[in-house]
Amino acid sequence: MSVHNEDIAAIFDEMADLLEIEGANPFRVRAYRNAARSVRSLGRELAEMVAKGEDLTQLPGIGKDLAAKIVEIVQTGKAHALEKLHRELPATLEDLLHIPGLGPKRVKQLYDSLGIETVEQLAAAARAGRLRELPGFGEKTEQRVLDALAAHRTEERRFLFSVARQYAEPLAERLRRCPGVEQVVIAGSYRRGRETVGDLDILVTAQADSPVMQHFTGYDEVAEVVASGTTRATVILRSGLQVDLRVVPEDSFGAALHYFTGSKAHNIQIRRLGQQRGLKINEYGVFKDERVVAGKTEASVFKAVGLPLIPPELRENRGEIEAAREGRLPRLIERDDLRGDLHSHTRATDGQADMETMARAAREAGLEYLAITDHSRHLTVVHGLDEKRLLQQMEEIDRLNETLHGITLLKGIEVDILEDGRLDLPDQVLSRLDLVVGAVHDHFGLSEKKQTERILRAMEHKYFTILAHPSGRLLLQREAYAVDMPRVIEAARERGCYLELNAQPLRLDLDDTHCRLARERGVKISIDTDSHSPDGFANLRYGINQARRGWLEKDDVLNTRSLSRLRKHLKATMG
Ligand code: DGT
Ligand code: CA
Ligand code: CA
Repeated sequence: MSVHNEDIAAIFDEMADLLEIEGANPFRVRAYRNAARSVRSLGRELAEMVAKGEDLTQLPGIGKDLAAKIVEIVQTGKAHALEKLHRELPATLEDLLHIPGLGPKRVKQLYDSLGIETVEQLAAAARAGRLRELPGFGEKTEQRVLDALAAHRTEERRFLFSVARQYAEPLAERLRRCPGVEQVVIAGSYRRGRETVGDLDILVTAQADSPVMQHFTGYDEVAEVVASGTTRATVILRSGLQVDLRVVPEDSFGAALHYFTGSKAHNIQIRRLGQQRGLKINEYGVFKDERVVAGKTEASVFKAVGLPLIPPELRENRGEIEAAREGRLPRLIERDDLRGDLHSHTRATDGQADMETMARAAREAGLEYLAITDHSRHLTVVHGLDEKRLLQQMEEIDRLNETLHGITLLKGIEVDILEDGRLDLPDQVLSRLDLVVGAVHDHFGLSEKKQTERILRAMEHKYFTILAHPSGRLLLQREAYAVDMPRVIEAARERGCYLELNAQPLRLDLDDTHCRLARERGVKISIDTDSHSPDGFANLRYGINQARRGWLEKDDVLNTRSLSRLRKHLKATMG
């Protein structure tokens, strides 16, 4: 059985949680958390790197000890250190940590003084009024726990698109190789390119005697078969991801594909349009008086209601049907439209490769230019660049550009936006760069007013080019900071600067609706990987997904420009 990056990250997260409950050294806890994050954002499977005997200590946040643990997990599927912790503390304590309002300290207190190990025991104790007696708890906290428990039950678990993809693609491949199988498409939110997915919805067409169902339920990653019949089955993979499979007749494939791609809100609107024309539309086809009139292809379903095919990424009932009717659907950007990347890191700060390696990897990814934007020194990132080191790096870029072929390096910086909106490096240094990427990395808790003013002030700065990961969110982990994004977009328009769509699968920041607002306001977006390693450029595809969901066309994106056009744009912002 293969071990995926997500399995490894989950073990590290659990280690961090349990160590925290144990009251271990905070540095140790943080090391595991950082490692989990690093593993999650990696573009390649660690199992593959281990198989090739690659040096894992080159990865960010992975030292010798963690590298050894990764090898152990890849080879055995588990970590001895975690098993040891499990012998000391019940594994169920981890579930308690996920209840809002309960940190490691409180969980330990509940365990030590009331012997609470599970969510059920916690609920019982809260209902019996036993929590309020604990030091530092009180009636209010008890009520908060009860409320959180009620919410906890209805909360659905979602997966990052990139994580779902690790499971989805091999499974789809397996189904494609099954005898008698003709078409395999992953529909649902996955096909719409959503940043997270709840479950996978796979559609298959196959010959009548195909063993596709057995192939599906017998897959070695399946942990549980929830339901299985002749044309549909539901399983849960070891990762916890649910997969629905439907085998549909070839003549209904388009109708089924449209139905199961969704979104539900979009489907309802399309069905309504059908009703106006006396048509019945469902997953089996388009019917007029019980007679099939369309449904073999998706295009035929749209055509039946008088529309051109709407790209899946737009099917959210956010005006795409009106746009289709009026012939103003956007021509969505594609991966090959991208010609450069304007945000990347090297070994000079927290990246893992030198500039030349990054440049070659970018060229390998089909790019013509790459901006090196290492961190400024304010940030807690080790080795942030000061003025002197930045100037040295700029000289090195000049030298490299003379020898590199097919790719040009641009001089940049990811400069911290300080709490008061000033930038972390003096003007005379910034003025010598090709571009300045500004980012918020601290003081996430400011009020919306203060945070917005801080960012606006930074953007007014003479040499400000691109606002990196504008909302600061980490998907499924950290909410965006409070900021008035429409105002930020407006300010970018007035100032003539750019907003980033950070393509890291954990960020995808700007989100789709704000990308669309930026486009409507005429603010160009820069789709960047923020790569810390040569694998990072593979993330551009996730950025493209999100850009398409944001209705972006090629022209709406800054880094679709040729290098010479790009230089003109940059010159305009850099004065
Ligand atoms: P997810 O899984 O939460 O990320 O989101 P989806 O969109 O994949 O939703 P899912 O898996 O519940 O259903 C897949 C598609 O099936 C959904 O996008 C639209 C269609 N669908 C499901 N339930 C209904 C329904 O009650 N009415 C209509 N019209 N379509 C539905
Ligand atoms: Ca789904
Ligand atoms: Ca589903």
